[in-house]
Amino acid sequence: MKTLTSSKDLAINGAPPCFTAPLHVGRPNIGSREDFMKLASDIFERRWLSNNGPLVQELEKRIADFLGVKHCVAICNGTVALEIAIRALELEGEVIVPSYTFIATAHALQWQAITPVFADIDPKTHALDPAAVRRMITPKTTGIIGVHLWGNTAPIEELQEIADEFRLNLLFDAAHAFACSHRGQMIGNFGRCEVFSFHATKFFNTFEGGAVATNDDALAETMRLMRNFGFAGFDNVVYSGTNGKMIEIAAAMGLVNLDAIEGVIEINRRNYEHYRQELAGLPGITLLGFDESERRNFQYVVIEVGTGCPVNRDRIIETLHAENVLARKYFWPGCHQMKPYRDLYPDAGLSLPNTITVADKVIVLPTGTAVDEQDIIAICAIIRILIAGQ
Ligand code: T4K
Repeated sequence: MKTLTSSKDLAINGAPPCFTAPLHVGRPNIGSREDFMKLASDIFERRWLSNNGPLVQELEKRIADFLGVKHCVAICNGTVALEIAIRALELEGEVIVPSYTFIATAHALQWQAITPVFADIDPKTHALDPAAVRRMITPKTTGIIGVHLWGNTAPIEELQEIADEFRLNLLFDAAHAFACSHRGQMIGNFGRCEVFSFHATKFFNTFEGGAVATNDDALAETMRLMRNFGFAGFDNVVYSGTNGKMIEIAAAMGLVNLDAIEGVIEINRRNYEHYRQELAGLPGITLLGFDESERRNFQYVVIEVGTGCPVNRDRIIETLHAENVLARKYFWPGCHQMKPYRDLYPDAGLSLPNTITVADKVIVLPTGTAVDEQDIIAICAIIRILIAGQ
């Protein structure tokens, strides 16, 4: 790693990159390889690879216990988990979602011919703004999907109040919020259900995977049937279901990663602290905060590049990429500006001023077990020297 003292040392000015290998956002955290290999060997011995195997059942039980929720339904990925939850709740017509989220939140609706109606966010928290949600309700609205972006929680009570008042289903895309809490209760317990992603890039992963958590017995049973084509017994199909099953090797990964989860959170928390120290005082740069009176997983380090910064967001990204720091512009430009939604709903942006402003200034920086303090010092030095411009 090179030492950066002035802008002459930046790769955009012809110097070699700071990192010889790319430093990614979303590098997987991996628990004990030895334990994983043992579980993998057991899978081969049993010759039971999929279809509600023993490791999937064990993982579901351990996650339900961890979250203090009645049911955890493991699914092959977070997107299919959202689709199954939406189908099991019989949503139709229009469903209100933020545009400032990963595209899968909107796709899970559109894929089922349900119109995602994009509501604006609170620019401070990046979560749905309840007042904006109210403005988007029509006679066709059947649900609201709140997103616990970055592991901070959506305004749960306010959204629940709206859902109750208009008799709407409220569910949460909790892809970022595994192991987080709200008012002391774990995420997984709110709304009709909450949907997690256990993708490789999430701080807790099952290679690919996801789950729906709910305290609703009937809903859990419906989702269990729907993830297995709707089969209720050998020759009896009761729903037009899908194949949403988690496989055994994914559950094995989940079990070993669950054992390691507190250590990973601690590393993420420490990384976040290092970023906080190193970025302090940089003009126009704001590090997104976490409510540290609650449980947080610190899996995303999010900065905003404001008007007080002498360099714009894209110039910072370009500079970091030249140094092999593959920071990301999540979730630019917002779902409503991605082609499928731009074509279908060309005027959606008119009611999304905060979404557009926030999407234009966010950068997500690398963290997780693959990143250490020295990496963070170097990443922040790149930003500092670029901004200082000397
Ligand atoms: N809702 C929300 C709010 C979500 O954020 C997501 C997923 C979902 C729903 C849907 O859940 P899943 O169906 O995915 O379970 C990545 C992830 O693929 C996606 O899961 C995640 N959100 C999203 C925020 O990030 P991309 O398009 O950025 O992926 P990609 O290929 O650019 O990889 C991201 C970074 O991770 C790269 O820098 C490389 C690194 N990486 C990736 C993988 C797969 C590794 O270092 N190792 C790996 O194995 O979407």
